[in-house]
Amino acid sequence: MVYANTRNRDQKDYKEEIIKAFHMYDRDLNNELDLHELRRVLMSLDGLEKISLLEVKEIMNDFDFNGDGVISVSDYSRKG
Ligand SMILES: [Ca+2]
Ligand SMILES: [Ca+2]
Repeated sequence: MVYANTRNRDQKDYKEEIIKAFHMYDRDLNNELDLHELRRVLMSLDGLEKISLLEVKEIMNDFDFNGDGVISVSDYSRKG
């Protein structure tokens, strides 16, 4: 995680929203959000038509605590 604290608040907000949206956007029902599913969440939250995969990956990195490349319940149920 390279970048500094300036985005922390935003990411907390994202976290809440992603948790809320998790099941809605987990389209293949495997209890994980992969990059493409996360991208849909972010686009919908921000009302964006496009978000680069690079940006999605950056956000993914902040949520993917166990580093398996997807957001799952075990990631977001962690503290911090
Ligand atoms: Ca999924
Ligand atoms: Ca993970």
